[in-house]
Amino acid sequence: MKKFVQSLINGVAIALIASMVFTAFPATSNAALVQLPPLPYDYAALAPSIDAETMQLHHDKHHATYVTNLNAALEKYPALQKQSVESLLQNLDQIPEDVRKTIQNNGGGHVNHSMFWTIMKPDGGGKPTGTLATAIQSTFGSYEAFQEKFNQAGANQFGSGWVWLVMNPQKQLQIISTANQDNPLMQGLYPVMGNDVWEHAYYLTYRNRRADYLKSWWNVVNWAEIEKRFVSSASY
Ligand code: MN3
Repeated sequence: MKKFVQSLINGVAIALIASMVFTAFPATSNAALVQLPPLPYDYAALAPSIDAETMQLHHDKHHATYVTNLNAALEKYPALQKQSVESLLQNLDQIPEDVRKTIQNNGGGHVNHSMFWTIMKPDGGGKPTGTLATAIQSTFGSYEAFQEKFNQAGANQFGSGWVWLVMNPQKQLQIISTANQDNPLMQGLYPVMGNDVWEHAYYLTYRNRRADYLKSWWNVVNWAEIEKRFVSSASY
């Protein structure tokens, strides 16, 4: 028992040190195969904006599959495991050709969804505050204008993809959309926030009404987390 407690304490200590060393945002993995992060709330926590079954399938099946496929590619090239997945996405041209597309799609899928779960929360919504609020105001004119532009870009993304608020190298906020699981890091842009517009993200509740999903999604947005990402984007 004593031994068990000691190993538990050691485990916690290692986890603490690891989190201190590796909190360089937005890395979600380090020097190892990737793990599916647990959903930080219950499947039903985001209802009615996102129903429980969608959350369960989305996290436990879709995200899990990206992790499995990514790891299968990383297992072939242990050297790649020494980099964060984010850094792999930033340097896709340096990845061996036979696994490049797999890492682009599944590494992107992993990084995108790891962010997605954290930028939502039960009883979310409201408006951003602080420096993010100021930046949105000065870039888009108003919070409402920003929201409308974001929704529009999400609705106009043809087929599967994501809509993003990104920080560009000129340190300006920008709204973009990407196809498939492409992450803005692949274009040298920092993903401040993004919404998943794949049908798997909304179809059970909203069917073909993507615009309704995009509107309702703001009710579960976690602005505190997005503001953290915005602050990190300044030093990117
Ligand atoms: Mn998805």
